[in-house]
Amino acid sequence: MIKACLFDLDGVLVDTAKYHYLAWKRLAEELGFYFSVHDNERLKGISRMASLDILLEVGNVADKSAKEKLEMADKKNGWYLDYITKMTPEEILPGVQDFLHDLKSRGVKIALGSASKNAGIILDRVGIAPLFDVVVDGNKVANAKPDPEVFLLGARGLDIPPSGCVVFEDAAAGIEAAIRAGMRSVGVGSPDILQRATVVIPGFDGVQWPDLELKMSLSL
Ligand code: B16
Ligand code: MG
Repeated sequence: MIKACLFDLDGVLVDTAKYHYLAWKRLAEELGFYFSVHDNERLKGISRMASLDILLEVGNVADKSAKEKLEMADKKNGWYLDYITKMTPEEILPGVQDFLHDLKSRGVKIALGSASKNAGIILDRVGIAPLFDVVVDGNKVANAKPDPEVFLLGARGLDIPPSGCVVFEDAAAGIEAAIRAGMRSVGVGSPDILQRATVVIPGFDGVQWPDLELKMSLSL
């Protein structure tokens, strides 16, 4: 019996990847190189400093000190904040609001498990913060996905064992984190990338919790 749903944020509930991309691209331009949409795929679900390392690798920029890297990450985050503080409820991905409200009405607990240090701001801006029983974000974890820490902390906060939790994720590293946490998972996106998920859905539009729960129990 599934008692709790743990959601990733970027790519599952909202599409903030486009704002991360615009801010990283601007930093790359300042450093004198072009950062493509294709390169940006590598940053999804990855922490801010790990993302910066990938960006610098793409641009063949090797001579930056730890202090300079922190300054670059802060600069990128400032631009990112300019975007996300203007977000509105219209930016919640299709079907997500209905799905969350349905879970609430059925008494299923809801937690966030995101790598983002800005998750709280985003949930507030799009107006879904009150739906979450527990929020675990990048400020609360020491180890990035695929480490299971973010989801184990969420389950502990909800007081539900991992076997009673299901993770919703758009990144392969997040599905791996769910598996390591001993949780079932729903991959949101392409089955090619999310092969290891218990079940894969393209998005939440028209998705009914009882159908999904049944599919997950049948694939155990
Ligand atoms: P921040 P998620 C992740 O969010 C993003 O997918 C990833 O691109 C980003 O670098 C990371 O958050 C950290 O974000 O700079 O705001 O702390 O998918 O785990 O919800
Ligand atoms: Mg994500």
